[in-house]
Amino acid sequence: MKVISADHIYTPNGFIEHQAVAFDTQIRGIGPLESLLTVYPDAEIIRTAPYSVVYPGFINTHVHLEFSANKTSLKYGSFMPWLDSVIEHRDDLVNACDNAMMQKECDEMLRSGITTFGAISSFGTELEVCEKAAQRVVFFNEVIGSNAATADMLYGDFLERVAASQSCSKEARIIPAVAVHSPYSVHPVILQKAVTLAKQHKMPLTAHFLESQAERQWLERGEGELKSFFEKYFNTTVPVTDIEEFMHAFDTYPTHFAHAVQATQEELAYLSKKGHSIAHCPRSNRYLGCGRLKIEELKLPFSVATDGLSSNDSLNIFDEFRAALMLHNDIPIHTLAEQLIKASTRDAAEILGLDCGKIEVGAAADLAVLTLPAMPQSKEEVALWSIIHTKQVSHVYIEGEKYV
Ligand code: MCF
Ligand code: FE
Repeated sequence: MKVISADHIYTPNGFIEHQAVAFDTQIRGIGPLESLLTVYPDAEIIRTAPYSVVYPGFINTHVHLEFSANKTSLKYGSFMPWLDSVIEHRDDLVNACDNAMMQKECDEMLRSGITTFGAISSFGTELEVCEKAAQRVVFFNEVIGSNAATADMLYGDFLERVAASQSCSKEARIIPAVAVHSPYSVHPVILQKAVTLAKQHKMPLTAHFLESQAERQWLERGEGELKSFFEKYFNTTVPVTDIEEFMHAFDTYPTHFAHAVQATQEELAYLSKKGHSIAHCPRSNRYLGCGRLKIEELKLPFSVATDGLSSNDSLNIFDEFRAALMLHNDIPIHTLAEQLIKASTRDAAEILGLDCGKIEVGAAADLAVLTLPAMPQSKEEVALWSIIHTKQVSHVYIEGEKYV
């Protein structure tokens, strides 16, 4: 048993002061240090530096590790030039991205306090790194293919990757999962098969959805910049599905939709009714010129995610929080700070069906401890000061084991 004490602890009931947490692989008790030590007299005591805050480990629900080699190859600024640049540089980027590079990014996430991430895997090349990573990894095998003729072959490849992620060793914290790339790139026939597979195996399910204006125009009217893209690369002029049909395909299984920046209030209300959730990627949306997700109007649960280095500059969750503070400049800043923390811990865990993300007896002992430079004036300010002052955390525990 370990007991960690700190000036502040973030619990489902808010921040509590001058308390401690007893844990082995799970959280066993929360209360004053002395009381916990009478219950667990032999516990190892972890005393944190003054002004420390204990958080549940943060959860980054959406990242593309395979694109970690990108620095300046992909075009930022607007979605379609970006997508064209992905087609142009994808092979080079993925070949340049070796295990050492991806491992470095897992460490970067870990040092920012991320104890669980959702890896969107286009090719399966990051599986080995994810198996060795300290973190819990929801391994989202991506299915893609809009052309009916090649869809079966691509689906077969997808099934092999799913099987590989299912046969990882028990020590690895890999949770096999399914990612449908997007409404414009996945044929309804394989979409249906992928959803059924996820449902049968109770695997988490995700999809990129309504990220850009171009996607909306294409799905609604078969027009816009995606039209020339499909003419050029796929020799087609009509979309394989529309917004409604795509959404309906997920009716019976809660899905984690990435972006949804261009979704209407009606569409969001529909997703909400069906129990879905959103992965909000503020920097990615800004860098690809996709717009701002109106989180102040959202009625459905959302998480905060970095997306990949294909549309970002770091996988540090605190960099993402700070960007979110700037992007959503009309939301009162303390309210927003608390919302971002809750979205990336408890809400993200619930979305992915995990037993971590909260400091509560019985939850997995995934913890991230950070140290503020001075004492906040009140509990209401702890979340904001944490976001503003943190680049790296001071301790990380996953299932009770120390990693930082
Ligand atoms: O989330 C961002 C932007 N939206 C869509 N896809 C990707 C992102 N970062 C990487 N991708 C991948 C995606 O998984 O790029 C490919 C897919 O494999 C785009 S489709 C040619
Ligand atoms: Fe993405």
